[in-house]
Amino acid sequence: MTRRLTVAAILALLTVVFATRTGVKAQAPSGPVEAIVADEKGKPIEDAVVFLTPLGTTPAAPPSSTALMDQHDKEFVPYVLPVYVGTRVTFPNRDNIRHHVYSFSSAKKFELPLYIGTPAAPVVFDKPGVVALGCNIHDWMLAYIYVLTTPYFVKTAADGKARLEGLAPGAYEARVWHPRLRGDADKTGKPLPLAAGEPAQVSFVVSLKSEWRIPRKFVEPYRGS
Ligand SMILES: [Cu+2]
Repeated sequence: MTRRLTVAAILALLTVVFATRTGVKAQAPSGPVEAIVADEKGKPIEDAVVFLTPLGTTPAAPPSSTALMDQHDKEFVPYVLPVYVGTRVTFPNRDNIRHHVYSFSSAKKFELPLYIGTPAAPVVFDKPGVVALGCNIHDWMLAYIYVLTTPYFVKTAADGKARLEGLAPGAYEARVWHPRLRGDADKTGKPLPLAAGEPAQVSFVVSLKSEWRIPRKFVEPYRGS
C-alpha cells in the first residue's frame, strides 16, 4: 500500500513537472517573422503595412500610445503611419511656415487650422481604416494613417522587407495594405502558423494602382508658402 502511494506520488510529481515544462515552452515566443512585399514584376514595395491577426483569440490591447506625423520641408513624414486603434497622434510642424492639416476620410475627419509648432491636443484615431491626410496650403502634401485592430503590424522598408518579433505561437492570418493597393486588404489574407522559437516567412505579391499627381516642382512656385 505504501509502495503504491509512493508510485502514485511520483507519477503525480512527474505530471506536474511535465505540465510545467510544456507550459513554459508554450509561452516562449515564436522566432522572427520576415515579411516580403513585391509587385507582379518582383519589384520590392516600400511602405506596405503587413499585419497579423491571431485566429481564435483576441489579442490583448497594447498600452495606449502616441505617434508622430511630422511636417518637414513641406512634406508629411512618414508617408505611411500604421497605428493601433485608439492611438493619439501629434502633428508637429517643423517648418517655419504654416500648414493646415485635414482629413475627409470616414475613419477620421478632422482639421488642424493653420498653425506653426505642435498643436496642443493630439488627434485620437479611434476607428479602424484608412485616413488620408492633406494640407490646404500645399497641395502636394499627402500621407496616410492606417488604423489597425491588431497590435501586430510592421511597415516594409525600401527593399520590401519587414520583420516582426516576439509573437506568441499560434495560428495567425497575415494581410497587407498599401495606399495604392488594387483591391481590398481584407482579401489578402494568408494563414501563418507560428511555432515557438521558429522563424517564419510570409510573402505577398500585390498590384498597385498607378497614381498621377502634379509634381511638387510645378505647383510650388505658385502655392509656395
Ligand atoms: Cu502645408
